[in-house]
Amino acid sequence: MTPFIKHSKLMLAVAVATAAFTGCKPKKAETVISGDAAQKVYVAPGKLDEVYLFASGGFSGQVAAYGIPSGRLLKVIPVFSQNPENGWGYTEETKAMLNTSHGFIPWDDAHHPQLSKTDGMDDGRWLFINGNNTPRIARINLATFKTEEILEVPNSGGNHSSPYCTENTEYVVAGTRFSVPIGNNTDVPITSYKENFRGALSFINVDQKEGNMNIAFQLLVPGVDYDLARSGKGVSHGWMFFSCYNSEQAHTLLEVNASQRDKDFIMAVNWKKAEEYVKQGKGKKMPATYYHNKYDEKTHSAKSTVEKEVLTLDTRELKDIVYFIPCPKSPHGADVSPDGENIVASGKLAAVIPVFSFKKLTDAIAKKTFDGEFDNVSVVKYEAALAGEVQKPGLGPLHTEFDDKGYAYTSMFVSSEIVKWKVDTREVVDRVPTYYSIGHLCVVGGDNKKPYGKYVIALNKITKDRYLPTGPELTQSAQLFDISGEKMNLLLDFPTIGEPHYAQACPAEVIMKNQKKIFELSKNEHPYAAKNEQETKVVRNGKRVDVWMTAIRSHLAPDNIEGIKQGDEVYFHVTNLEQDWDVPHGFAIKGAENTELLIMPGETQTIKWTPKSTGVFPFYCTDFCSALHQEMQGYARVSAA
Ligand code: CUK
Ligand code: CUA
Repeated sequence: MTPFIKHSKLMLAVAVATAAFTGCKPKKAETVISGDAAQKVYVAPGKLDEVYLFASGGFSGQVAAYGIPSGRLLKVIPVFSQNPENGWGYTEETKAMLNTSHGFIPWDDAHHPQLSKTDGMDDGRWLFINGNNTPRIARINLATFKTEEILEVPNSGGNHSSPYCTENTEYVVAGTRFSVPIGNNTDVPITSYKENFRGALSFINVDQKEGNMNIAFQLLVPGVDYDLARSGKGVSHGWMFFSCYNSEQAHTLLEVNASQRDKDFIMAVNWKKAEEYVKQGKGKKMPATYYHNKYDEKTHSAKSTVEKEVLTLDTRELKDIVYFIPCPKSPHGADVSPDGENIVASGKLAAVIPVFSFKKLTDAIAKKTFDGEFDNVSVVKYEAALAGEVQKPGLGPLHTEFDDKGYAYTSMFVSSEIVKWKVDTREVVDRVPTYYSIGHLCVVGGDNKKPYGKYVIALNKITKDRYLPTGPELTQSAQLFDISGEKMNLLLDFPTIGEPHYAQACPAEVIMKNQKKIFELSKNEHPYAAKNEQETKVVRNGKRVDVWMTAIRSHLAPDNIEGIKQGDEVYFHVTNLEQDWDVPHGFAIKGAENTELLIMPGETQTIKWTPKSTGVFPFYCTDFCSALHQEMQGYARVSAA
């Protein structure tokens, strides 16, 4: 969220919202729950939820998977932050995932999960998510719920309008929030913003078989701030729509200086056109250093590659790729209706929600119904592209998603509610309070060509009095509403991991059909895999000691290790020999600097240990795996060098 202070009539509303932040007691929540709410969220023991919800963990840097309607937390998928629970980012196999051109960065701020699409529908293959702070895009394989790839994004700062999938996952698109000087380590005065700072939209090509990402090209766009985006679909296939703020091009005190103009912009990007230019060789290679980290399922380990250049197209030279549409008051969300015709632009401080028509937009472009230019980009006349405005929607519209019956749902940050309106008439039909200060919302399949509907989930910024207090740091939370009827009904509040900026949800079977249940030991190509106990060994090479170890219910082999010297670097490579797909083993040793291991069946994981003193050090399995789990243990002896 961007802070919200403006010199407008909305000051009062802002004051109300600020009150919620500064501790004035909010009106006691009168929660209206329909009588059968409990039944609607009750998933009986042994039964499965209907929907998966993938929510960003915000400043936890991770993704959390929940079951809906129960709200049960199923898994935290480590992405940008180290996770000692399973050694992510600590083990020799996973450390490389967190390499960047700034070094090893074991944290980020994750905002927007995006499910991969086929023909505009969630296909359950991958989930993409952005790292905001040190610009990165991660790809999680939904067959394994593992982060398989992290790609750094050059020429970017605050990787916020990101990531968005095109209709067939042709591209994952990452837009920068901050405009920055282009190039590696470019040192210019901040006051030269207007001349030297540009925005960059990265079009990341996704290999349809393996999912591997590569930056196909970057589009250099005017130096303003970019907020959020959506891919076109159906009639608007081949286009993307971004919200932009700070068209004042301020570089200081944005809360005042970036709110001078009455209108900022929605930027329409014709990426098919950009693709053509790339094919015609109009792109320019520019130096750009960025890391590309991949986890290989075969070796169960990650490698980093350093990329050195990026292909760029510049909108200052190629004038028919992007167009601006004026949009009132710091637009935040830009969302596209299921048929691709309506582009909903929510301005945080606007009193209406403008809905643009893709048809009118392209007609206006064809007829050049422009209102001048902004940094060489044609500005389409507001009225020429406008389908109409949602009147009196509420205060602080942010984000919109769609259901299967022709309705849109917009989150209202300031008035803390969800507003339901009819897409074709733009008439408000229902509103329901959220507790409190909703940011994004998520309808099941809400950005698909054919949304699934049924539930909307509110992702709230403040929980206040909704949960037992836990010191000043209260839990973050989400709320589940039934939208199957005319009226929205609150069913459930549930706490979340970190700030749940955004979430995407899809029917469980879409994910379950792709789940991979067998990790074959025979296919394990890890260089230190011991595939049976005969292959276990301890090998010294100078000061380095490698232990080829196996784990199976209920022993570790070898379990007595002697001959380690003080000052050695010991690597325990533990292979899990289990045949059952869901029996992990753990491994920890007394005094281990970093973490433990959690090894899935068929997999090898490595922990590095540098004993600081002589002695005998117990090690054991950390994951209760059988009645004899407590017997799964051993000793390592360290002698004087
Ligand atoms: S942002 Cu937080 S409410 Cu990062 Cu998607 Cu809109
Ligand atoms: Cu293996 Cu506990």
